[in-house]
Amino acid sequence: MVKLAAREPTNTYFRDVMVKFDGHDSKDPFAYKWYQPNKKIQGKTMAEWLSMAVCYWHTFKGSGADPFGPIDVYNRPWGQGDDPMKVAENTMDAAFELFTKLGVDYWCFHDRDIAPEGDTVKQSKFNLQKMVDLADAYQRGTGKKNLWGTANLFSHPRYTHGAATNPDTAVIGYAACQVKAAIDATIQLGGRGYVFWGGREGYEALINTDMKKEREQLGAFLTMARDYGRSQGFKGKFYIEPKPREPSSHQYDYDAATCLAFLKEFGLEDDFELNLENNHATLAGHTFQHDVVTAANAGKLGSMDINRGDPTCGWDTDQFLTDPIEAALVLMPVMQQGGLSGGCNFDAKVRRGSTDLDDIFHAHIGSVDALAKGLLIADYLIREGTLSKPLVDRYASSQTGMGKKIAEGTTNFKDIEKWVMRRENGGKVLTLRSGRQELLENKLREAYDAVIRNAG
Ligand code: XUL
Ligand code: CO
Repeated sequence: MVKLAAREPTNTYFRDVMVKFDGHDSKDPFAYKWYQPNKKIQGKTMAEWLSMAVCYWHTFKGSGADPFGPIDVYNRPWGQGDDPMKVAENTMDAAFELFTKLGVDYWCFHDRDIAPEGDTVKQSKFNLQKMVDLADAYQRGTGKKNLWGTANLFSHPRYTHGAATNPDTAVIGYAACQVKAAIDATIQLGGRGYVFWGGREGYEALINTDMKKEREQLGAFLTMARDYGRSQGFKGKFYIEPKPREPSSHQYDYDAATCLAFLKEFGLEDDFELNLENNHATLAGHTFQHDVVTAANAGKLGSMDINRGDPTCGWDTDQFLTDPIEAALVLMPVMQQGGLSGGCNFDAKVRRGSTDLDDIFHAHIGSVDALAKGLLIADYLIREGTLSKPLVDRYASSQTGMGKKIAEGTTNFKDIEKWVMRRENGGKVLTLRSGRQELLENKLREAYDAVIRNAG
């Protein structure tokens, strides 16, 4: 570790602009219309509630490649040249330039995004350390902060059959070296958390897989990572990021509920929370709100990869979230629990056809504003009790009498049977009560309208 002098980006790559709030009616495509970082809502600023992070891999390493054209479409100016370390340095310069111009406080990275893999573990470690020292200098020079770090345990061919869950111990060894170095990097950069997304921690076919053993290996690996991090003084949260498939057909971290059970099974629940991603929840057949609320109910809603999928296709399209009502529905549980230990990482990429550098601005500006608007709508919904008041009414029967006893576990089937028969004898009939879903959908829209109206 070398402490370099604080450094500012050279401002070489992106247009000469500082994206700022310019009023709700602004027509400036390079201004925020809703995000006011210092605006206070329920005791915290917008910037604090959202703790937004630009994602290094999509925004600076994404090439626009897809399975039908795995060739660099974008040819980003910072990505040119034959010396991988020089390219890494230029990429970091571009990254801190964009963080600064967007006025977004945090960033997220994989080890291999910021530093090229070497021929040996020693060389890879050296490359990473050099780039972390540089990132540290940029952070001090710009005031930008690291939300979380992680290790890429899925791109290198050695991880084809998994990293921690690989049948070959030698591969697990490589994964352990990588995670050890990535945790060190995250500690040095002051990251609020450390993420495990188990890209290839799963299987293709059970006929060649010992699923029990692989899950146990994953539990042991995460335990060692936790113990290493804590032994080095890491105070942040560890996060598991659920995803049901892609690249593996069956992934062990399927969804929020699966991960919560996994954490309990392996005794990791004190140190781990979940980092939930919209497009992963939808691939699991859920809504983002479902996984967010599942985690929040368990006290494990830690961080969010705030993107969206394409409802017309079944893969992980990682698009920027632009719907304020969708944002409000996941920010409401965040506000109700007093915030996130992590934040909102834009794990999203511009489309293959969005080839201009300005498209990166438009993508982030739209999503930042959607989150800001979402926050205002969530605040409105909470203050008005738009959804919570009908809920009280809907579950009122569990507050008294037999309902209370069932909720508290102080009754049994025999007593319940007697109670039901007494009701029948007394002539009480069951009435089917409406769930009023359509009314509440209208109320959500009205909340959106009210927020816009009140903003004048
Ligand atoms: C992949 C994904 C990852 C994680 C970090 O779908 O979301 O980029 O967020 O490894
Ligand atoms: Co993600």
